[in-house]
Amino acid sequence: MTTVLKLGGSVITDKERAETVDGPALDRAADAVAGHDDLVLVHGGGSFGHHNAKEYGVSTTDGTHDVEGVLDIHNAMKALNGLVLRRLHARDVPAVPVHPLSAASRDADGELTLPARQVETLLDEGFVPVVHGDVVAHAGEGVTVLSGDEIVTSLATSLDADRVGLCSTVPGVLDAGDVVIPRIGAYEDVASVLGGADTTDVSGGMAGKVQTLLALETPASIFGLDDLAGFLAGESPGTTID
Ligand code: IP8
Repeated sequence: MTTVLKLGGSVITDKERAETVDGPALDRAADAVAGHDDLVLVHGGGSFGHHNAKEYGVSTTDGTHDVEGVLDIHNAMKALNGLVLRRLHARDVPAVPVHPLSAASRDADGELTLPARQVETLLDEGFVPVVHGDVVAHAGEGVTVLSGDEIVTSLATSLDADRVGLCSTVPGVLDAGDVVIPRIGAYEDVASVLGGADTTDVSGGMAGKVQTLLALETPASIFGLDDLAGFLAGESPGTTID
């Protein structure tokens, strides 16, 4: 039963302070993860990486050829990855880093190729791979940002994962009255709350997330940190998208 779990950057870092983890939140996440296997972790940037990307004008579509910029963004994400690993190791989680810049690429149309064979083998060998949002080679652009959400959907498909979880700062997808919507089976169910189906939001907004997760074969859950342990125990907290 392979699970791909994303720890949102905003969940595990302090968004108000550059390059600062939210220690208590990261501890809670690591506590919840401890003891689980057949698990791939993916984390976003939060207060790491995004400001560097902004400084160099790099997004998922606009790239840079500036080596300093590439390293600035990549090293910031690697620094957060190291901090995540340290908290996991303190709980005896057999976590190993996987850096997408070393393996992934986009073609000129922005189509992502993210090899997953090493992640699969690490899983088979009992490790918990910890992948992070990064910069990736992009034909015609230099490097562009690769978001954690893109990694989650790509790996869930390549690994034929059984479950996807997005641990977010909100307890699920909220309706107009801020109540969690328990299940979304089609975009029309939520278009009135999230915006029209043509919403082109690839920047991590909820509309884009829901559309991407609906297209995924694997059922996905969006939930808050309070529900992470429950999700890993097999529950379907927050919003299930299938
Ligand atoms: O927070 C960020 O990943 P995300 C990756 O999942 C960066 O969008 C900024 C290099």
